[in-house]
Amino acid sequence: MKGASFNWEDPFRIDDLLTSEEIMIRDTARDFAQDRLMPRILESNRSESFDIDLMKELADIGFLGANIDGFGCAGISYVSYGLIAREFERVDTSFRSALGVQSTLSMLPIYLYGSQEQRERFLPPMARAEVLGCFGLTEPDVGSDAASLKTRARKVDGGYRLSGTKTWITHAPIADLMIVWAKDDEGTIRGFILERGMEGLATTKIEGKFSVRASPTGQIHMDDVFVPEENRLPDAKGIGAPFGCLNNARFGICWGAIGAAEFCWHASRQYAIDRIQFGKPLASKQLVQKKLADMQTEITLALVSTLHLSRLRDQGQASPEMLSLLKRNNAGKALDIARLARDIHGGNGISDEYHIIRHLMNMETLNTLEGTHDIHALVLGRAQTGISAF
Ligand code: TGC
Ligand code: FAD
Repeated sequence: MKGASFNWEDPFRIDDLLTSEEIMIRDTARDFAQDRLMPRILESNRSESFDIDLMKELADIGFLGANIDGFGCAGISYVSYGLIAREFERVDTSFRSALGVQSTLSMLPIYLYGSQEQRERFLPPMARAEVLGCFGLTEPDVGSDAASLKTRARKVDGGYRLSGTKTWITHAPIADLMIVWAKDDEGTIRGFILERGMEGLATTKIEGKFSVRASPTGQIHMDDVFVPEENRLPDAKGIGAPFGCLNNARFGICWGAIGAAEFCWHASRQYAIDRIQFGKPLASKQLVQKKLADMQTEITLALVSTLHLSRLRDQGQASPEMLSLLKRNNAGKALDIARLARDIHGGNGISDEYHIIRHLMNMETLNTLEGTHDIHALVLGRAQTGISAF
């Protein structure tokens, strides 16, 4: 043990486990996030607005669809993608969402289940942010029980007619293209590419969110929308198809949650050092040190296990249950950490200028979307008992 150093920010020396390429991508993402995203977030969050030009900037640094090989995409590893998600969510969940929805929920379904023609037609302009996408699975009456979705795709000459409503859809108000999941005449779930301008298709924005306010969320309304056969994803069949994409989105959340938690931890440590009460820094108090130690411990454990999961994913060895375990853990722990951070910041903890309350509100969403905290517990419960408790 003698001579072994301890870096409070990186107790288990995670940096030593990253390749030089991964560090380069991480640093590029960190610089971009701090230089381009951080200056925007206060105003965007206050005014509940999203700067659409941001998508072009993400395209210019090659981050859109970055996991995809070919079609104008970078083909980076899962570890590298996770490191980008961590840096984006260190600033705000809305930005990790923007990256994830375009990359893993809009481009990936086309890559995984689309025809070669669909890939060539849609993926390059999506990688350039000329076409923005969204992913419509959730409906007003169907959330966690996604397989019970009600949107119908009626077979007609030359294609399908889609009717139904999707809700809580990230980027629906700004999307040019919508990946919509619907049941065909046999009751089988199929994936469709809807394009803005199709007759009977409309989107509306959900106003008044107190979480992920810089991310446009909305509804997709389909009133007998004709979707040509060429816009059906030929290889998407059954509920496993949307979940195949969600696995990647959940992976992004595993890393993003760590970024948000790290921001809260680092800000709390500095605040506790600087803030004097009863003649001494808050950091000199045992109660405060315990909170900082708890934050450090949970973040370190999450980092070690998430990096391990990512290496498994790069080797094709990560199962959906592994993702459930860490999506649930990391989002849940990040919420706990944001609450501790808010407490350490006292009154300033509720001022958006300190950014803590914003992360705290965002972590509420992180524990709901892409499978709630409890739904992932039930996934794990089923996996170890063989009994479904849904
Ligand atoms: P179940 O019986 O478990 O499975 C049915 C079929 O689906 C397959 N499957 C999966 N395949 C790949 N990956 C996964 N993660 C999978 N989970 C299930 C399964 O193998 C089976 O296939 P097969 O061939 O044997 O039929 O299905 P279930 O109906 O009992 O559902 C289980 C449950 C509750 C876990 C599932 O419905 C679920 O995960 N619900 C949560 C819903 C959810 O995550 N919605 C997300 C909406 S999108 C979103 O939130 C985007 S946010 C974007 C942003 O970041 O802003
Ligand atoms: P419900 O399923 O109604 O759950 C409500 C509560 O009941 C939860 O606590 C849940 O854990 C619990 N519960 C449900 N079933 C059980 C059970 N069997 N046993 C015990 N407890 C249970 N969806 C998309 O398709 N695309 C998107 O882009 C998208 N973006 C989103 C963005 C935001 C900001 C938000 C908030 C949501 C988004 N969603 C999106 C929807 C999200 O995936 C759903 O909100 C989530 O899956 C939960 O569904 P629900 O809200 O209908 O809650």
